[in-house]
Amino acid sequence: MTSKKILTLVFVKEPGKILLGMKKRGFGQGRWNGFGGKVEKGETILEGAKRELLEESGITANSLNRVGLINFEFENDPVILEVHIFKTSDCIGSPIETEEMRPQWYAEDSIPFNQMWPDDHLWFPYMFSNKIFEAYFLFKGMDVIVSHWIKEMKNL
Ligand code: 6U4
Ligand code: NA
Ligand code: NA
Repeated sequence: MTSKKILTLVFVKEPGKILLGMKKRGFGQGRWNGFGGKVEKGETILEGAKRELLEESGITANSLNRVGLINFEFENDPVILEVHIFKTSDCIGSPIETEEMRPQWYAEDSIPFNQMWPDDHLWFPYMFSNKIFEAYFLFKGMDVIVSHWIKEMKNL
C-alpha cells in the first residue's frame, strides 16, 4: 500500500533574484531549497505553506501564487511525496536564520544547482518563465533520478 505526504515549498522572488534557504537538519539537509514542510491537520495547503515560510524564514506572505505540483516516489519506499510549489513577491519582513534554514538571496543566473535536489534544475526554468507545471520524479536514493516527466499546465 502506498501513502501520500502533502508538502509545501515556497519561493520568495524579487526581480532577478530568489531567496533560498540552506536546510540545516532533517530531510534534504545540506541542500539549498525553498521553504516548506508538511501540511498539518486542520490547515489548508495554502495555510501550511504560509506557516512554514514564516517558521523557517521569518517572512510573512500576504499572497502566494501556484507554480507547480510534483509527485516524488523513491524506489522501495511506499510513501509518495506530493509537493505543492508556490512563489511570492508579496510579503513582509526580511529573512532571518532559523533552526531549520539559513537564508540567502541568489541571482537568477547563479542558482547553486549542484547543492540542491537534482530535480530542481529541470523545473526551475518553468518557474522563472512564469509557467505552471506538473511533474513526476522517481528517485533511487537521494541523488539519482531514475525516470521523470514534466508538463506545462494551464492551471493546477
Ligand atoms: P519537520 O522537521 O518534521 O517539521 P517539515 O518542515 O514539516 O519537517 P520537511 O522539512 O521534511 O517538513 O519538508 C521537506 C521539504 O523539502 C518540503 O518543503 C518539500 C521539499 N522537498 C522534498 N523533496 C524535494 C525535492 N526532490 N526537490 C525539491 N524539494 C523537495 O526541490
Ligand atoms: Na521544512
Ligand atoms: Na512542519
